[in-house]
Amino acid sequence: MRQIEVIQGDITRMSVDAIVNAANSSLMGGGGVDGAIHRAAGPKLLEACRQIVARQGGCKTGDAVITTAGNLSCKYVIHTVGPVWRDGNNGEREKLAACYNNSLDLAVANGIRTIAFPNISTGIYGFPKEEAAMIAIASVHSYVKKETTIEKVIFVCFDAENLRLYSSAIKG
Ligand code: AR6
Repeated sequence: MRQIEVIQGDITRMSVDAIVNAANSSLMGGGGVDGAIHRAAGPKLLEACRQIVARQGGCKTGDAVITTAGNLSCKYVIHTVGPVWRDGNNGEREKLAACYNNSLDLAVANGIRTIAFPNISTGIYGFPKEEAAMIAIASVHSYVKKETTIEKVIFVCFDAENLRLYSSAIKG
């Protein structure tokens, strides 16, 4: 039985196989959860990101890349780039769903069993929180129905509003 959980907390403290970072296309760190992950992981994470940039030149919106995790207690960090919310007419919803799907594809390709997601795009990138919650839960829900390595997906909400929205989205 594959589980989906919603909790409130700090994703940098999660002991799972992989945590997902809400990064930007440069993969060179930033504010929000990206800044917190790079601070907690230390310089090895930035170095791993630099190697990806040297190889493929960053990461497009909706795509994901995987690195080692420096000083974090997980094994991997999956960096995905959420869409900046403009007016909803620029493919923002599809790109947000792609972040979850592409992150999970990378997780499966690396034999990952447990994975924690932040609430991608709901901070600096301004995606309306309720809709982001519905898209996140729907994407992950249909993904875990497939026969894959994934055993558990945890949504780690930082703020109480997202905790409420993701918890109610999970109940349908
Ligand atoms: N653990 C879990 N969630 C967190 C943490 C944490 N330690 N810190 C913040 N959040 P944001 P975005 C929540 O802004 O909207 C960066 O500069 C936060 O409350 O981190 O995808 C990147 O480099 C919010 O609910 O990411 C990009 O430039 C959620 O994480 C840009 O921000 C996402 O907020 C990406 O913007």
